[in-house]
Amino acid sequence: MKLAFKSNATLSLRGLAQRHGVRAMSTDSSGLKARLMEIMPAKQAALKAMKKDHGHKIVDKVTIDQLIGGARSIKSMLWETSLLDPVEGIRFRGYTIPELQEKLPSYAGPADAGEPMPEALLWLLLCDEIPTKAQADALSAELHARAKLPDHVEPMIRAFPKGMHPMTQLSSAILAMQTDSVFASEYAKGTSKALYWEHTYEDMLNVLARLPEVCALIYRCTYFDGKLGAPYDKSLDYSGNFCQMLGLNDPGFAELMRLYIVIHSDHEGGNASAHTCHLVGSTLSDPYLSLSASMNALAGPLHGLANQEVLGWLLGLQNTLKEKGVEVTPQSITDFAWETLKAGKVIPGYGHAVLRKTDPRYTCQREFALKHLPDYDLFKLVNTVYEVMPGVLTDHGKTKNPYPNVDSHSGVLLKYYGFDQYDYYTVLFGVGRAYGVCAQLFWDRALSLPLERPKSVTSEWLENFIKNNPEGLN
Ligand code: CMX
Repeated sequence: MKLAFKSNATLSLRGLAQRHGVRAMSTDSSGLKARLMEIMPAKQAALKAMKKDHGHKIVDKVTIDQLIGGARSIKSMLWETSLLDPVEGIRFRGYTIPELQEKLPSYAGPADAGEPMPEALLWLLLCDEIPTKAQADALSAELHARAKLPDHVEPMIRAFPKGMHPMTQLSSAILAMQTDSVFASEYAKGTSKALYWEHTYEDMLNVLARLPEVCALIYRCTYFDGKLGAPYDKSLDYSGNFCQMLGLNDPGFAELMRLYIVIHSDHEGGNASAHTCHLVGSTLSDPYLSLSASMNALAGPLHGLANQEVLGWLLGLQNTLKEKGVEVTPQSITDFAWETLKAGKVIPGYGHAVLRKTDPRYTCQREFALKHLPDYDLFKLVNTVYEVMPGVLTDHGKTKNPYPNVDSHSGVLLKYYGFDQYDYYTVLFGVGRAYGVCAQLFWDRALSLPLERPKSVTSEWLENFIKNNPEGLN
């Protein structure tokens, strides 16, 4: 059973710092760091013991298909914060999405009063404990206190050429903030390995804290006159303040943003954005370098960019049928889907590298739509697409999973609240993903995970292997 934790942060931090020979940091107004210092030693010891006692045991085999085919499903990395089941979908520290909605505090207070707060999710991902509302609020306040951008970042975003993709801007802005990296500066001074976790922690909270203003600046400079929708407001939570700076003040949109950040945060370690952050971080590149790299992976159309592609596809469907004077029906959607497939393109928002059923992140967005926008025409269109597409893709006979993924629904919800700039959608995915990959990056350093370096082979090596092992290895 998981228990909410109450601590006297200041006292316990100082005491623990002394006990572990670690210098006390002044920045723990939320008590999160103190809690991590309490739980870290046991987790470090458990992993060390597991490696010593069971390190030689085999957990998986690799086929030639997997070797050529993008390493699908090979168990080869440690990822603490979430685990994906192909049928059930994602669990964050053991909790499904409906369980998170049931247990994590909302902005209004109790879990059933609204969507879960991302700050509460971050606490859960890091500590493996459901935080209290007071702890989530304290973390909101600590993030606000860390949110000031380095002076050169805003002018840089303002100077980006019109037409630069918002994801390119996001990745560049995160890189530019690296001048503030505690990890990089402490490493350069010769810090001890035993303190890597602490420098990573500082960078993690600082970069997460700064994302809302960076992303709001990108949005307002790319599509408007460059003036933020509202000044930074520390009296709000992370999501509420972010939405106001974007210029989208509807409380319904802030609720959507909370849910959106939570469900996009983590999807175990093998997906491209998560794996990239982990890989780059394993070289001891600091969290800014690692997160920027992660965002570049997310920017690909087979990954996070699919949410922008989905809305483009849906609007293309609507316009094409309108121009032809054809009604939107299951049959006309089916015909349009086949045109896409016959043109050698994929149906964005459908299929998944690991999932084999409807993505629960899709389902919870659908529930949100049923509650807040049941009569919206684009939502109805998404529903009709959902009715026909698994059948179309099954007949097409290629994809291993004909069901919708997370990206299939998100654009419609955003558009309902007046967010018409689709090529910005992946930036919002990026804010969510940053929570998950940074939380794991913290544990990568806390557990001293090594440089990642899988083995590759040439096709000639494979040919020789097959010659010498006609039946493969047992
Ligand atoms: N439409 C048409 N064809 C599809 C398809 C789709 N939605 N999904 C998979 N296929 C095809 C693949 O392109 C592949 O074809 P080839 O054999 O010609 O190369 C074949 O089906 C087998 O693919 P798979 O094993 O089922 O899927 P993969 O693990 O290779 O790829 C993914 C997974 C997500 C890239 C793929 O399903 C896809 O391209 N989907 C559309 C893009 C999308 O929605 N991406 C977002 C995923 C979620 C996220 O990361 O954000």
